[in-house]
Amino acid sequence: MTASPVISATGLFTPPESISNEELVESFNAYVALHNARNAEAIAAGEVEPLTESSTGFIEKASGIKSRHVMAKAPVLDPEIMAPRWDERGDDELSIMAEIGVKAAKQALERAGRKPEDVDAVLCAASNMQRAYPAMAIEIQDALGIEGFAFDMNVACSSATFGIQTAADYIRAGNAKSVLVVSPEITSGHLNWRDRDSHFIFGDVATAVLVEAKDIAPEGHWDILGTKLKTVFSNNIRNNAGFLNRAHPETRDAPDKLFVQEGRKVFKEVVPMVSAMILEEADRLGVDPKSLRRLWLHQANAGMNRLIAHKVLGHEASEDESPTVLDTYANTSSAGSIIAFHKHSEDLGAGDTALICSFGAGYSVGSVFIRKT
Ligand code: CO8
Repeated sequence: MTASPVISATGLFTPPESISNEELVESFNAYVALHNARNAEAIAAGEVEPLTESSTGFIEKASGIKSRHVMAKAPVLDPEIMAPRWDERGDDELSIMAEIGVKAAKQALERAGRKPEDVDAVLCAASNMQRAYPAMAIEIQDALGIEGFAFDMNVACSSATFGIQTAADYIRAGNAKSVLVVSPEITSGHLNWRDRDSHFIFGDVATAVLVEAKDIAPEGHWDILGTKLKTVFSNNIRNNAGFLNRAHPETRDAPDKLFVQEGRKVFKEVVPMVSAMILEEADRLGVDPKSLRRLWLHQANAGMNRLIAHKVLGHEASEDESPTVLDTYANTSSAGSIIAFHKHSEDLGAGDTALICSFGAGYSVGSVFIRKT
């Protein structure tokens, strides 16, 4: 008999520093003024385009984002820097990405009443890895004192749900009984804080999900009813940073080596793809989508979530049915739907059926239907 996978617990690490839209726009507009003053002659001669100011009104209306947490606030807001800065750590020190992953993972283990020796595997599922190797997951595994195996996986914003299915498949196949899926997202390192179209979108965070076999799971766990993944290639969200950038040093620091997107196209193409997949998967699992007690959707855009939730539930979703965390966290890539689940799930009761769903670059979509026990 195949083992049934469940979610035993989750963990969350939130960086203490946060940037409001007002602070972000003030810094961006200071950069615009500096740039335009420094290039005044070239702008007057028509050789350089002047930059345009950003606005808090646009940001909140277009995205629903009001603030975002970051690992280093001052350098991001400094118009002469506009990037995170911290001291480089030695190879004998815990790396920053592993550090926040470990914090989230420890909370998940604590909430499940697990010791590191109970865990068989660690997946670091995130949209950016700090280095090529050794795998971040192995460093996190080592820092926690877990035996077994660990590896990294990257499916951009869908990394955590793809990680949950991978972990669930290990449980189903009998290759593991307890798997930690850790998603440390330091998106501030790959966000172009000088790009008016996207400077407001992302924030930093780390989440962890403990996926286990039902026979060892703690009381109050969530049965995983079914998982479904889908990918369709698209260039509308792209980041060309990579180890081969050294082969063409003249473009190594060009803006396409950071996050770039066609936000409108993403919005229009991803909304129908996600709602269709959720409805097909609900049908396959014999779940009436209208009966879903809660949707923990990917946190990229409040308007996107409104449309998807409406299509799935058949009516305008309330905040209780489709909770928002992007107002204070912004888009935290793969961690978004997990933050929503972590913060807004304790009130659900035994028998409640609900959905975790993420979507983003790739394109990629991952859905996890769960039921509270
Ligand atoms: N301030 C004022 N005005 C602005 C600003 C600004 N900051 N930015 C743009 N505008 C203006 C534009 O110039 C435009 O003006 P005009 O009409 O005169 O041309 C107008 O506002 C409208 O611009 P847009 O069409 O771009 O605005 P939208 O209404 O489409 O909103 C959004 C933009 C918010 C980006 C929206 O399209 C959106 O949210 N789309 C979905 C995006 C999404 O879901 N992306 C997922 C990507 S994330 C992912 O997969 C993970 C990748 C890895 C992450 C790690 C890296 C950091």
